[in-house]
Amino acid sequence: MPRKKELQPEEYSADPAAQEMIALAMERGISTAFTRASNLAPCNIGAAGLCCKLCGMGPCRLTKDGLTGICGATIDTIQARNLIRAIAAGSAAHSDHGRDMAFTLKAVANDEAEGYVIRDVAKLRRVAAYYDIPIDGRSPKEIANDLADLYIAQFGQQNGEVVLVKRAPEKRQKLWKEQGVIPRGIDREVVEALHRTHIGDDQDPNHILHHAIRTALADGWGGSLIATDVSDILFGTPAPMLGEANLGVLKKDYVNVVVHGHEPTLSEMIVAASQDPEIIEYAKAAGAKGVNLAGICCTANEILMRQGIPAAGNFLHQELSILTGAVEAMVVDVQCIMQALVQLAENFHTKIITTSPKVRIKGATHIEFNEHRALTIAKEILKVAIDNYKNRGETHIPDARETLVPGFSHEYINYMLGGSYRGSFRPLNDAIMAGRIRGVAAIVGCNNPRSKQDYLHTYVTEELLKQDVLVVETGCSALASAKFGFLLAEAGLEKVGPGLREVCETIGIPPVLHMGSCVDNTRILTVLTQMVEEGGLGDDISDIPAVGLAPEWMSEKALSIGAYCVASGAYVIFGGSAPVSGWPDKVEDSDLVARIISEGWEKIYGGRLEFVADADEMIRRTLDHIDKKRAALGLPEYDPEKWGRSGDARMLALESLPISKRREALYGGVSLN
Ligand code: NFS
Repeated sequence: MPRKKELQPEEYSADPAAQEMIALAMERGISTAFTRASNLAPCNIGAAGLCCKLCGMGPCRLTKDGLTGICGATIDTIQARNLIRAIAAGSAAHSDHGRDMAFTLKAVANDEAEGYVIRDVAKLRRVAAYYDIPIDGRSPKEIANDLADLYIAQFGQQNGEVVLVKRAPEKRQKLWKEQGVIPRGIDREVVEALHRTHIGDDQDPNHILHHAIRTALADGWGGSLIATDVSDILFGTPAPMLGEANLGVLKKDYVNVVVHGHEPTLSEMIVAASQDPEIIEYAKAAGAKGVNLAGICCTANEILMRQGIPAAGNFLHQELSILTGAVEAMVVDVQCIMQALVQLAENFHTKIITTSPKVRIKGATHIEFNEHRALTIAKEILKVAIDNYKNRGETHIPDARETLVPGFSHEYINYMLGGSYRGSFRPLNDAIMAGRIRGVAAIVGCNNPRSKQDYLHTYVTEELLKQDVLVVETGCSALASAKFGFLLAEAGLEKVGPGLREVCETIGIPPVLHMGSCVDNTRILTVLTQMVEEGGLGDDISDIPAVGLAPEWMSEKALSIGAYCVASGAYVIFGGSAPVSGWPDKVEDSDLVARIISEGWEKIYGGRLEFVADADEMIRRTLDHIDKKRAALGLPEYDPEKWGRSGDARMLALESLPISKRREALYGGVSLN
């Protein structure tokens, strides 16, 4: 029976702009994911992974001690099968995105992709060189053609090793080889995960979860890494720039087009088309001042960090942006798109436009995207939006937008720490070794209407910053922090621990680094690898005092990310519900799968996956892990008392002294306390 639990807007979201829009929806009796989540209690059997519906004898719901499925499958087998299936779907989604990027690169290399160019030739050459593709004396298109062929081949490769794993630390590659988890081909591992979980196949939870690692690695060191590489090559490697986030980026007098989904191929072309004089004129002729683009979800991150296009918000803002009544068209491609958008849009004039050959929604307008005619199609889409401007009714755009600095690619982080000639990770490693930075937390992943929107992301971020933990973020988590102003260099530094503050002030960076979209979690893997290679923090990712967190996860992609991070050596904590929790008080030992992915995986890979619902407990475990890793490396114990007397604090203290004393204070060892 659905349970009704009406909440107040402040209980649904931590973001005041969202609260305003939720209140509006509630007043008008329009349903949103927030209210639907209240009205629909989750099935606690399914949520814990205890329901098997893999064949027609079931679904078998293991609700009691001693029960098995009709085929005899135990609780552990069923949970392991459910988990690997989710990981396979997540890995497939990221990787299929990577495949489309590789095909676009191939088309660009062969002059078959209208409107695209190779923007980052340096990255193309660098990436090609990893795989010994000849670069000297060759044109970018020749190199791109070879790289595209190599990347396309990774998907259908049957035997051997996916080439991208060679970018992991050497020790890690050796471990993977010993364990037999290096993906042979991206598609092969996903298909095998499905085969193994068909009725009557793999039934040993340990064995199933061993393949889950291989399937996830095909994502993190396969499809996702391809997606990030090619996006950078075609659209430019991100570097910091000024951006804006939240619903207030929608403009009253403009044709607002929201791009939502994941693949930058379409959104980048819409950005280009929106700046075309023909389109601007067309919009003016329709009575608007121009076309205003805004992003939602990971598409938002892609165009925010490369083009400075504002972000209307994260996953749970997709419906809220339509509720403003100011959106002429929401253009979607793949992933994280709610079917509810179409029905919601019927209350307004907004057109939902699907574009991917893989995604259609009943009631939406379909204008299929094709990279060979990209610019023409992008203009066609914008004209549909402009034609719809005249149908706009009353609007309600919350006055909420925050500035931010996105775009911290690993290439830029390397550069910012030493400039063009001395770029290196040395200063970052040194800051961690000295204890100015206690450790690093990667806070990533979705929003989930089962928990208050953005609350867990921002609470955990804020608390870790106080503890001198440098935070890097991607995806919806980065957009949550953006809305709350954590992604600004000067923002909230008084709330940041003294050591981290010194580092931020000295380099001039925000305490939270926006590293991109969800496929760009591979940038975090690259940073960790480069930190290992720099030296001083052990010889593998598992030695680094770092933790990954997905406090508001909901998607299968998040589970795949969590698993490949664990396989890479990271401690990973997920918030919210655990898909493998079992019935600990009812069924003895029903948490075997939870133990395999935590203790079991830790013994092999040095990383573990845990589900922790309580935010303070997530923070406690994060700090505990960081301190344990510091101790194992023989680094000094974290001591905030030691810091806070350099950077801006030191300059301010100097300024307060009479001029005659400043020289002495600077050079004479006088305390500035
Ligand atoms: Ni990633 Fe989550 Fe979706 Fe992006 Fe957001 S919901 S797993 S962060 S938009 S993929």
